[in-house]
Amino acid sequence: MDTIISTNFFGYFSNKTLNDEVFGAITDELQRQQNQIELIASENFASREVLSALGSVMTNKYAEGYPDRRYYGGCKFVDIAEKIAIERICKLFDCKFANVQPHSGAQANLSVFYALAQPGDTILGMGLAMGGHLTHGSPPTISGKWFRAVNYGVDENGILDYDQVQRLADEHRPKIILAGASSYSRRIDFARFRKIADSVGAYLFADVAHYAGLIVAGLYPSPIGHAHVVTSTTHKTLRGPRGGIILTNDEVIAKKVDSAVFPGVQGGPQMHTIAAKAVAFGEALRPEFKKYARDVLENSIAMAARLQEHGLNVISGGTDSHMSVVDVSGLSITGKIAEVELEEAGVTCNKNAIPFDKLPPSQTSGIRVGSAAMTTRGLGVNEFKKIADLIHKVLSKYGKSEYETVKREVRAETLDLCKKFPLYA
Ligand code: DSN
Repeated sequence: MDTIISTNFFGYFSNKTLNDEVFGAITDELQRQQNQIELIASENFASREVLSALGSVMTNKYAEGYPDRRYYGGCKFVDIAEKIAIERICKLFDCKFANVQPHSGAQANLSVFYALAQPGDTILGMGLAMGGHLTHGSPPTISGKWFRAVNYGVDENGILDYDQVQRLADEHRPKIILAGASSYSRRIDFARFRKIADSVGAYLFADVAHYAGLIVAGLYPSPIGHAHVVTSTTHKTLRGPRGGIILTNDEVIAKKVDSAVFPGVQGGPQMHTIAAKAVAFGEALRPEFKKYARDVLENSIAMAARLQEHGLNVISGGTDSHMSVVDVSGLSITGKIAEVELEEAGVTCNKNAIPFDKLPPSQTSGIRVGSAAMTTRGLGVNEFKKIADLIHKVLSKYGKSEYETVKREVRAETLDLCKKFPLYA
């Protein structure tokens, strides 16, 4: 059979004969990314260098264990990549120990639970509907099934309710208190969380997946020095490959975490992803990344303010981070409708529960919008204000006679913006 092997943007080889349909899907996905305004707060665009490392021969290598103590031969070069990743992430967060092997944030969180708790223990985390993450004790996950999970939330202004955290900690005496969120846009007071944890003898476990890029740029509070252990993903504001990390300053916890990741929860580490993490962490150490993170924050604040000017209810009244949660119920639509309609108009975001939401998670009363991905493409404050205008234009006209015309006009404008700020040009 004839095969056409070509080096291309996606990596080393594409075997077009055998993989036509898959490469067709990849090409279509590239075009989708190029032609949509990407506002999903947990997404970003990794650099070509990160993509090259991901598509590299390191994917071929088994390397169970850790650098210099593997269960396979031939690990000399993957050891170099993993040591660099560890050294760089420790420098970025100013911490002593890092495990860069978790395949994802969920795996990182599971590993921390496995290291520090036993099934049946109590954990205290932010409720999913209040802005927390599934893995922080939500009923369908291992964290909700293995542990007695208790939830805290936000107050009527959408601000994290630290008094409630203290009350619940006093009442339930959790083994672990989780600080971190998926859709909470404000600063988290990690020092206050640590005081609460100490008052009941709990571990403080911070999951900063969303905020990591802002933290390393000094624009969001760091949990290092407060939390006993910290997890993050590497692909959101940190702009690396998809994956997880675990950080700590405590040597005993570091050893437990290493055993929990391997052999506790995972087998062979994905060395191509670890190499890509090393590349991304190197990028985040550069001065340009600080500027990028500043722009992410400014753009996010500008977009939230403009949505408010249009009369939309931004939860908590604004944002201190790359994301905002917007209540769309005032426009008599659901988050689900907003997500679908905005996508057709060229803006990708996700439906999201708002605090005290009356609608189920499949519908929701809100959407979540983030600035990390489009800031990578170079959009600034003016463009983010424009995006807020376009969001409002679509959602406020939904159901009206002129709606389809308005949606087509907005689609033309979003396409125009995408062309002005090309992705992987
Ligand atoms: N739930 C993802 C998000 O925040 O979009 C992260 O796991």
